[in-house]
Amino acid sequence: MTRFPFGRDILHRFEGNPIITLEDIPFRCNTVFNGTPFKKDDTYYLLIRIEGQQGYSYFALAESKDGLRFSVHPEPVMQPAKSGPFAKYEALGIEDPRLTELDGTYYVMYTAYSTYGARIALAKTEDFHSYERIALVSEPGNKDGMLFPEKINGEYVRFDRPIGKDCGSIWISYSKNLYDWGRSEVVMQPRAGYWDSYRIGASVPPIKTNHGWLEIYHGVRMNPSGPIYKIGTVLLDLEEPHRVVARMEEPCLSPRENYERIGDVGNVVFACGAIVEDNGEIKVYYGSADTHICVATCSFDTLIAKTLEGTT
Ligand code: BMA
Repeated sequence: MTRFPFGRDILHRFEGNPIITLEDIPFRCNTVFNGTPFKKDDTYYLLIRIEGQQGYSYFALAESKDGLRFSVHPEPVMQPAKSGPFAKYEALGIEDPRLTELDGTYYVMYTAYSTYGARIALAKTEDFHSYERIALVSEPGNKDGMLFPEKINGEYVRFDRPIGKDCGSIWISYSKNLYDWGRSEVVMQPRAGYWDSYRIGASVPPIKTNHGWLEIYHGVRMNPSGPIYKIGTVLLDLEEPHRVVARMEEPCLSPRENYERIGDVGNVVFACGAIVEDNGEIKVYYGSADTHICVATCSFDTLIAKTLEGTT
């Protein structure tokens, strides 16, 4: 009988997955997941979320020469603020970093978590080792913030995911100075009956293409046994990025392997960044089951073509 073990998903898992697990972390912690990559001068940096044994999260840095085999630096690089204006909003940790290079500066949007809820915060770095906080850019009830890699009509642009009435959708906001944000508009909602019917959020900082901004997002479907997190794509208009050009009908990666099914939060694949390589391949970095870091790849052109087959 013919069996088809490959090609179940549009993104193909690296056979060495998971690429970072607890055993790769040089200090005691609970889990490692949701890393955001950057490639500079032939070095891959991956800012990774560590959940400590206490239960709150912070960030560490992993480095690689091939984007597949990483070593993790001996000390965490960013901890929740202990003093100053960020401290009370980071008391329960910092989560899910997303790195964007914009005009030569590396920005990180992340979730600041406290008893007030989740807020979006913005920091910057020059060397990926030390981080300077800029501002808390949302009120509580918001996460999955990430900056676009360029200004549009002279303004900074970000995605975020405010939790509305029973529903999490992808929103867009604009700012002239990175501190004050406004003109917020909904971009995309969950789709009834689909794999992304319960909740969606932007995942990977938008990638500019000839066909629009490619957004690799996460979608959740609620099942009797709990949520399932999958990865999907959408293309958005370059000038008016709240306008959907095409949204893929199917997910491009679904939890299937044990390392995606089993962990602290099972049935989760959750991307926080991607690298488009000179050879035309995209590497999507994702957390699996909130317990490991993995990578999946495919041809960037294929991903765009599949997305263009989608609906508006
Ligand atoms: C989201 C975020 C992620 C997490 C995912 C699955 O809401 O909190 O950090 O990976 O849920 O648990």
